[in-house]
Amino acid sequence: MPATTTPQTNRAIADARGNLADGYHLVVDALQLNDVRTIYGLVGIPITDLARIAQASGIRYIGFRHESSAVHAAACAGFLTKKPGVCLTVSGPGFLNGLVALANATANCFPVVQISGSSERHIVDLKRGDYEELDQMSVAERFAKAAYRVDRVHDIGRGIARAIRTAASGRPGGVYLDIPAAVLGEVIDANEGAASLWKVVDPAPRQLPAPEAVDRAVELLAGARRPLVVLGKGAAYAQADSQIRQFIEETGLPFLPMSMAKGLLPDDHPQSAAAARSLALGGTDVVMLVGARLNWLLGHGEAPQWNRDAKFIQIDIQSSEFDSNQPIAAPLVGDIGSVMEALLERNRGQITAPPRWRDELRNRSVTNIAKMAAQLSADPHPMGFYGALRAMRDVVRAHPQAYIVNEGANTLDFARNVIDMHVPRHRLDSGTWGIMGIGMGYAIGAAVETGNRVIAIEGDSAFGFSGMELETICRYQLPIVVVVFNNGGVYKGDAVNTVSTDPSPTTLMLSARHDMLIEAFGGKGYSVATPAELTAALTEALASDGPVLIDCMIDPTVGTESGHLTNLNPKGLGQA
Ligand code: ADP
Ligand code: TZD
Repeated sequence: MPATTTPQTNRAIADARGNLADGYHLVVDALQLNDVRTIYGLVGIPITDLARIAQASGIRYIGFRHESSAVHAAACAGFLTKKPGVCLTVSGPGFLNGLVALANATANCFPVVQISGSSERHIVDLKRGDYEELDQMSVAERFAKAAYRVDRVHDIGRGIARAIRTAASGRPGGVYLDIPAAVLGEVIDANEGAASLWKVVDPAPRQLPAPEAVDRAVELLAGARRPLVVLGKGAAYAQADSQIRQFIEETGLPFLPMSMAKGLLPDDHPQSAAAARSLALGGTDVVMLVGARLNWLLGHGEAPQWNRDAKFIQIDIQSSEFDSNQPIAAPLVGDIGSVMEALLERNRGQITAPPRWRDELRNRSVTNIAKMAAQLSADPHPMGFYGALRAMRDVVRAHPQAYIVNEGANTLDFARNVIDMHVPRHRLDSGTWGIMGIGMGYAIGAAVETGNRVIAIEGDSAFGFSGMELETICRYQLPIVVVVFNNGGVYKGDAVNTVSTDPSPTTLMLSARHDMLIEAFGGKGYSVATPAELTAALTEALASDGPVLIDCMIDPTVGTESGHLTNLNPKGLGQA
């Protein structure tokens, strides 16, 4: 059993002998060799020195207040850069705190590697009771794309290479890498250590579709009377922006972006069917799904939301996705860039969008946009979601490079529709699980990875899940503007408890001043109650570089329970 010496001890040994390396340094060297520039994490036994050594080596370490946010930030980095984000947690509870975000990344197909230190194997495995004892790898296995453990210092390079390869290749996802404390402290010959590390070559190799699969898809699309392309966040992730745009513009096909695919083509693109979504889904006879699953977010492809006779073409890197909900008439397995190139090459003018269908969609869009404009231009007091979002939309329009992070229920549903995106991969939200708690983690990830301004549009309940990361935002002076839509409740804030003197289950404090939270950490806070005040505050915030929180008072009576998902609440016998 190797001694669990601290790295200082090991460094001292290395200095004295000049030719030794320990596990800590090898982990850092392996990450650096694989071009990891940033680690997101929260330190403690046994990984504190790992963070210090990483910093000393030039890797940026961003320290969080909760592991969940750290892993969300790393997952966001994975989505934005197409390279696995890396995060670091302590054992037991720290590992578990991160795990929900690792599972969320896996559900969203974002590549991320969660590295956690772990307790002594010989104590954990006999359940003798160790500090933060948990058999972490067995737990992670069920929630991540894969879980690995490094049991010997000689395998650190292999473990990191394997984690990076698994996270990035095929369908991306979250990978757990367990490194026991003993391995971090283990010492070996420095040359032997260096020779055990390697750089992963081509972590996500291209996967070309079979020519006959491409022919099948082109034939179907060419024969369609009401064709449609649905772009999902897999299409955004694939970074095949120019091929996708070229295909859509050359064919003239109408397209519908899922929320995180917004901006792949600008939302005001003439072929966007976003404002005629119901007609597009209900009317299409041949739809091509590009990096989008037929899960609950697309009503499982079922009627009446979808045309019962619709034929599905699906482009996905994961062939087991096909037929998961509906028969896939033309499966196209491959990476989206390669598949789009093959489609472009093979099409040669056969696919077109029949003018009647385009007109139908355009007319419906015009009607729906006019309805939305009327809602947006109303100016009720107190301010509702639309009033606040109109103000935000007008300011954000002048900042197309700003990243938008968005969570909540009504706040999510309304903001998704009102805030147009013009640049790919600039919108991050609750995603496939509809999870709350991604807000500050994603915002920090986006700000750190890109240096751009980030605007987080948060329901007051949603914000609470990661609110303490305001301190992280202020500590690193990140260019993040958090806008809290404060309506005093989970969903709405007007619930009255008729069965007890406690607040109702959906009640939060309407009088809360979230702006004062950021001021505790030296950031700038605003409290606004009208669209004009919000416009002024957001304009000022975006003109500055520092962290800002705008507490935005919203009418507690507006919105709906569960937002657009009210119908997912089971009915039962009704309320007490
Ligand atoms: P949305 O929620 O936006 O509809 P989903 O997360 O449901 O999107 O779907 C994303 C899909 O994209 C997943 O099935 C995933 O396997 C796929 N995907 C991710 N990256 C690629 C890629 N590079 N090429 C092809 N498919 C991809
Ligand atoms: N916990 C987690 C991790 N994810 C969830 N989705 C929920 C709880 C349930 N939930 C939602 O689905 S939305 C939401 C919760 C708690 C918050 C809605 O309130 P809000 O937004 O203040 O954030 P609105 O705009 O007032 O509706």
